[in-house]
Amino acid sequence: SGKALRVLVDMDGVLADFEGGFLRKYRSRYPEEPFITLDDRRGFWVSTQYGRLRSDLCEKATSIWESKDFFIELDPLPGGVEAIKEIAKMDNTDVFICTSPIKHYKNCPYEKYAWVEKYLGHDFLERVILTRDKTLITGDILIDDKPDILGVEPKPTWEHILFTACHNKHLSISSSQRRLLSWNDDWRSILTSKRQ
Ligand code: DGP
Repeated sequence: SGKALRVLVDMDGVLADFEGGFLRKYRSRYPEEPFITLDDRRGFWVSTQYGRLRSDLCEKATSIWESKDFFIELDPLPGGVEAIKEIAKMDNTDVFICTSPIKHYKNCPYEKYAWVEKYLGHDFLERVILTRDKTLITGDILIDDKPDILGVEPKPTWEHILFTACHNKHLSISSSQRRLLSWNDDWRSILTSKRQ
């Protein structure tokens, strides 16, 4: 009953394993260089933490996700594909993938669409939103692993549900913010809580 619930789901770090894919390809391309284990990751920006390790590692890290086939070859995170397919089938519910492409645009936007087609099917391409400013997109909830989602709209319509990732698991969040620990966590209750 009432208006359909609109669910926005981030891609990297929520549906696709950006951190795992990055570390595997970084170690393979730079086997002699130091690296940061997923357990030691802190902060959303991978290049910032690598740059702190040694200043030249910032651009080496960046070279990994700017390479062809990086985004299409990301593995799905456990349960994500199944969950978003289930959300898409729910009555009175509209789901969209809301993802920010990197500014090195040669491969990333194409490969994000190709990833969605590969794992979710051609019809799901209707449900892809590429934007660098998620505050402009209206929705009831946004499931995203980035702790601070800012943009030109000071009062976004969605409630941000912080999806737990290696880089944010140690963060203490305000009492009002909710987390989804993984796709094994109770995302159905979060959706139910937002329905009128
Ligand atoms: P989103 O997950 O939709 O907020 O998109 C953020 C993208 O940025 C995602 O592809 C991960 C990527 N990313 C992670 N760390 C860095 C970084 O240090 N620099 C850049 N340019 N992108 C990064």
